Amino acid sequence: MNVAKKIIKNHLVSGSVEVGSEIALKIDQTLTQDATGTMAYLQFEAMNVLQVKTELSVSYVDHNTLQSGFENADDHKFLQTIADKYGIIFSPAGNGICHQVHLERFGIPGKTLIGSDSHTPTGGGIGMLAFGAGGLDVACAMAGQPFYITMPKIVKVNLLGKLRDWVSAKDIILELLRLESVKGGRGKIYEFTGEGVKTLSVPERATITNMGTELGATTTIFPSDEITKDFLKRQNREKDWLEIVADKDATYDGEITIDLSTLEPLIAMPHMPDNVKKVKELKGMPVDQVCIGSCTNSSYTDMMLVAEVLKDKKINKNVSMTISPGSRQVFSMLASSGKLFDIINAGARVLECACGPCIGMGQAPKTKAITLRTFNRNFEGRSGTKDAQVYLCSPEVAVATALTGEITDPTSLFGIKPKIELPEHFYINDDLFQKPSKECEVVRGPNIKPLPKFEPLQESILADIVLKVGDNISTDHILPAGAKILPLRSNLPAISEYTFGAIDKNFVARAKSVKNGIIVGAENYGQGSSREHAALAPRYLGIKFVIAKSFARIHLANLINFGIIPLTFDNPCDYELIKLADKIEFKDVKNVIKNNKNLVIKINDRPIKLNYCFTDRQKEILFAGGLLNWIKEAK
Ligand code: MIC
Ligand code: SF4
Repeated sequence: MNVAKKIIKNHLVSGSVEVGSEIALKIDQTLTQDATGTMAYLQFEAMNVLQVKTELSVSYVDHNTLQSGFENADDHKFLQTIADKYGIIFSPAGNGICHQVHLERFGIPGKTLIGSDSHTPTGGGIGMLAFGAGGLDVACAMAGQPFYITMPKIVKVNLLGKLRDWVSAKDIILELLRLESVKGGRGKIYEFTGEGVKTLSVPERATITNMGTELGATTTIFPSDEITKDFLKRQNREKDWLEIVADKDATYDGEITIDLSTLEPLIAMPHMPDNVKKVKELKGMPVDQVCIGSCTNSSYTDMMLVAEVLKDKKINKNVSMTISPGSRQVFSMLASSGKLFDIINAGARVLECACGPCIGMGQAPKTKAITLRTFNRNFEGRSGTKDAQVYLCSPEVAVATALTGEITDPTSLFGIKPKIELPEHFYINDDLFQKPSKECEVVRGPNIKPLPKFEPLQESILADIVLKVGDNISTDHILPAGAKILPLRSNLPAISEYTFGAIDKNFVARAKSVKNGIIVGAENYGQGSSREHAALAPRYLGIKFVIAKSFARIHLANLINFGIIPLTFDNPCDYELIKLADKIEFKDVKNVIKNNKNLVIKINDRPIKLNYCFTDRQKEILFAGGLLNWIKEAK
């Protein structure tokens, strides 16, 4: 067996491990972050469970840390008190980005983890089977329910050779994105094997598993080997180590080979993480901003390398450079080693350990800026500046560029790369995590609005097309993030006013003007983040169906969880036949879906066949009007 299958087998609650069939997995650990956590905990509360039933659940505050009004602080207090009440560890603002902190202090090889954040697969860097999910799925896992996924293909990524100086783990995942694209990973787990794996440290592996999310993959995973053991030992957690490696005769559903020794520094161009070019092809392009950090590249080794390169140098005067260490552990060690001095002295702006610019929480660049970021996403407008051009690269490329002021291949600028070893002992201060007393009163400020109630599915529905969009629509397009909108995550009526705002300013008014709405999408609809608000807000505005050529995994699950019916075109060319304001009648839709009958709609008398593939459980959820209703009905 391969690594992924071993962990799946150990956690299988129901289903068979045949590709394409639904499986239910026992979940050992959960994590939430503040932007998705408020909704997840409101939903958990509605389940009337006394305490979380997982082995470990952690609530992190890392996204909404700019407090320009009372909203974020209200949410943080709510999260702190609800964690205290229900037996959840609370990691307050300033402790760091959930994925980095979880890897350092809580992740355990061989365990399952789901998180209400799409980059939860970062845990695959230490051999966890870790999935991003909607908040409601995480709430269900905290209530002791299994996590349902479609059994993915397990693809072997065979890494050969060794990276050359100044080429990094980021270049490996950018290469995989170049090969596979942002939709290539749908329905797949990528499992890394081969000699090259032994040359990669845990932080490097975590960079790869983190950004594996951008492939649209179900998850990504490395084996848990001696390197994993060594990392955990340095984190004083050797007891958490368990060896999980693929059997010699392990089989896979596909294979990709990457020879690390042939890779060069790579860069993803605007506005998609798979728009990958060689750095040297863009050499000389002037740059306005460089941001180093995010859950992809904010580890101790990343930050120490940047500090080492900046020592006794000055950042180019036309570049604004920011540094956000991934965790308080990393930040403390930068400070105690004196390396922070080199970063400050070179002219960088040091931000707190949080998502920050990655999610548009500050540091929006200037108009039409060229900004180089070590992050994982460069969707249009995500930086907070609509016409900014965001490029994604490694810390090596970013720091070289910050010094010269133009896109620079570090292999041409520097000599031998400084060797950054992992510290013998990482600095540990677990007192900064708040252990639950289980006796607390939950505090709810005025920003915390009650959950909406949704109607069960009607027998027949007459609905209007209120939006038609193209390929690769991300959840950032559906419901943008950023400093202005993120504080409204616990306030559905307010946040839904921003739905599709960046694409069509009239969408909200149009959706409200009809009783039932339909959105038409193309390929890979809903890629990107796990934010369930991208399903919740449309549902709140009356959307009942999304018809697309194909869907991204987490968003598809979120649509079902909130009672929106996802349908696909039997013939993708039929996409062309539908236009805004068309009316569609779904006759007897409940009965059709219940009995797996053909679903054929008519547009101007032309029949269009739509496909769906729901398990009995999913059908019941849709009929009930969403997962929460279904759970309540079942009680
Ligand atoms: C992101 O990177 O887009 C986020 C913000 O972390 C999201 C979660 C969210 O929208 O709150 C994600 O990746 O799931
Ligand atoms: Fe935070 Fe960015 Fe990572 Fe999302 S991708 S968790 S916003 S650092």
